[in-house]
Amino acid sequence: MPRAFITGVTGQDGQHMAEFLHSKGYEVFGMVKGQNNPKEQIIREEFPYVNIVPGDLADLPSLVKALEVAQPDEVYNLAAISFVALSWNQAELTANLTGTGVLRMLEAVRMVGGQTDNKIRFYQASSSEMFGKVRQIPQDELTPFHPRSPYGCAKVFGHDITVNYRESYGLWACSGILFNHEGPRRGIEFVTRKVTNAAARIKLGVQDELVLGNLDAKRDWGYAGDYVKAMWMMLQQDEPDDFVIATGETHTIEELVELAFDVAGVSNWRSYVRQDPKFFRPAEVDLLIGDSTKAREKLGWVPEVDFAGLVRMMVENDLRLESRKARRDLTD
Ligand code: F7E
Repeated sequence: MPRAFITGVTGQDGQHMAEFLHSKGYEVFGMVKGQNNPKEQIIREEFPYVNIVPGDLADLPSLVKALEVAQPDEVYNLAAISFVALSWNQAELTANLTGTGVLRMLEAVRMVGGQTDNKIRFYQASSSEMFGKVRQIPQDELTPFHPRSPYGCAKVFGHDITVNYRESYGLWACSGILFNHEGPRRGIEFVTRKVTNAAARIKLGVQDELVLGNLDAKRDWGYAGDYVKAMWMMLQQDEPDDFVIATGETHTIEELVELAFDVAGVSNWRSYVRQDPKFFRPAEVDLLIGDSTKAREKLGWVPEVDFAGLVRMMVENDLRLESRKARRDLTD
């Protein structure tokens, strides 16, 4: 039975990854940080096959201990401060976890078995935020980086140090440059879920306004379930390499809102939306659109859910959750 170790198992991608690897017959280990972490309960209840291991990306000895317990064949480093907007408020923490945390993880992999004959395979979650003020359209593996946020800067370090450890120590390390990937498990702070949840709540009459920032930014949005499969495919290659994972389609936030309200059955979306400067970012990433030709050709990866399918999936999920909540409130 192959063994996999996931950091960030409590997040959207971690949950999808745990589910996917379990379905492939892996013994799954998930790192959970902190004392009394409320998200640990979700993992225990919904993913009972995950072996929970304590550890924190800020603490190298804890990472070494966690890997000694898990003895993994594959490590997926998905943990990070992942909310770009927060990274301006907590820039140092973001650098420490999203950036230097990768270095600690690589050191732990090196110490526990990355250089033995039976090499640990390592996946780093790199991000399209590294392209920032884009130098090329669409963006591929050779597009230069120009990050626009402390988060993007930290991800560039994480990416570069992964490549450097592969080149310096022969570590079996891959980096996946993933464009935005969403789904029903997405946190409410991210724009897709904020919009689909609001569309559902407005439809049900429990919310009357949606307050957003920049409606003109363009993103290449895919489905998280498709993207974790790409991560796994990268680690099944003969040689480690880096890949862009994207749909190749881009849409504005405005198009997202329009479609989500349409799926929810709410007409005249403009009358519900207000813009507030507090949701604008000090420096914006205006346009992301990825070219994943390399992944399609070398890995045979193709996204199965398109933008319209993704928005529908998320709105329908939110309609279900919110109507269940509304019914519960009525009976309380
Ligand atoms: O923002 C605009 C905002 O927070 C998308 C993370 O997974 O993907 C994600 O980063 C866009 C931005 O995601 C609101 O200004 C407008 O242009 O959903 P987001 P993100 O920043 O693109 C990358 C690939 C990652 O690696 C990250 O970890 O939407 N926007 N109004 C808004 N965004 C938010 N959150 N809230 C608004 O009210």
